[in-house]
This record gives sequence, C-alpha cells and structure tokens, in this order.
Amino acid sequence: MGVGAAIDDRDVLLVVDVQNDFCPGGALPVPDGDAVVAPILRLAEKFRHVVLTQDWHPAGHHSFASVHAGRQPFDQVTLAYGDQIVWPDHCVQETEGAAFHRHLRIPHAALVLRKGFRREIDSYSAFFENDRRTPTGLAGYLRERGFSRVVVVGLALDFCVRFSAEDARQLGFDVTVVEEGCRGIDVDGSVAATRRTLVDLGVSLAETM
Ligand code: VGL
Ligand code: ZN
Repeated sequence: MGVGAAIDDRDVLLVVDVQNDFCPGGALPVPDGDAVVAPILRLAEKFRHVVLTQDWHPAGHHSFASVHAGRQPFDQVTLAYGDQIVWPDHCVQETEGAAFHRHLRIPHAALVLRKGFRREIDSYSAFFENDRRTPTGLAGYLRERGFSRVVVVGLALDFCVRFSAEDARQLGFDVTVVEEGCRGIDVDGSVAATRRTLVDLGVSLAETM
C-alpha cells in the first residue's frame, strides 16, 4: 500500500514517546522535539485508530548513566542482554518529565502502552524490550484488532521510532514513518543509519501524509 493510499480501518497511527523529557527543557531533549506535536495532531485527526507509547522508567533504571560508576550520558555499556547506550535520567514514572507534551491531546487514542518499566531492561521498541525477546504485547493487540498498516511518528526517530518501525515491519505489518512527525537525537550518525536501515527493511519513509 502506497503512502498516498487512503487511510482506512486497517491503519493505526503509533505515536512514540512524545513526552516532556524528550522536548526542549526536558532531561533528554531531542533537538526541536516539540515541533512534532502540531503535525502529529493533524495526522491523528485522519486516523480512527491511534496508539500512544510512553517511556516509563523506575528510578535507578539501568539505562541511566547515573547508575553506572564512571559513566557519562551517551556512553555505551554492556548489560546482561548486550550493548546499551546510557542516558541522562529521564521519563521517571509519575514525574512531569514522563508526562505527555501538554499539547498532545488525542482523546480518541485507544491504548497507552508503557515501556521500559523493568529496572534491568530498556525498551526502545514498542514491540520488544532491548533483550529483543521480551514482547510488550503490542503485536497481539494490533493483530487482534485486525490492523495491517502501522504509521509511526514521534521521538526519537533514531531510537524508539526506529526500533518500533523495524519490529513492526519484521512482524509483518506494512509500515510508514512520517518524518514531519519525527525528530532524532543523532548519536554518531544514527539518523542517517536509521533512514538506510528502514528503507532496506521495506519501511516507507514519507515526509508528510
Ligand atoms: C528514547 C532513549 C532512551 C526514545 C527513550 O524515546 O527514543 N531514547 N529512552
Ligand atoms: Zn528511556
């Protein structure tokens, strides 16, 4: 199904991590992160079906640089499941930083999927935690609801949007990433790598929709 195809009942909009900590002034600000809100609201009006994800870490989460002696944010560490970039403390459960951007109001969103809530495992993807095996349950939800295409927007393009789009594609969904609804962190060229990988996997990249 092409990008221009009409949006129908088998399409779901997946809005990834549009939270205060990923916006300017937050703990892990994505450059220009709040610029995604207006295009996402426009897009959400066109979809009957919307799912939101929320990065949702306990204090002392193992993806936080602060829990690893001598490590700085954006360093890489090795955890039980493999390599992990460590981040400033962010999106701590029940804090203002973990709340959705105040203008992200999508009342018809049916599901808010929280992820990264286990202290020892991060979860970039909305589908699998960073051990790449523990499912979040989202694939089952989307299949049971009969969706065939997942349109992905949000923050950050090169982390949670990327992993969510890759997994959706590998789980057999048609996937489109709408770039005007995304911004990236860009650690060591990760935005360019994201675009290449997504295209290689058969994910459609659209500027707008
Ligand atoms: C994210 C880094 C750490 C994201 C979440 O939403 O892309 N990035 N936690
Ligand atoms: Zn996180």
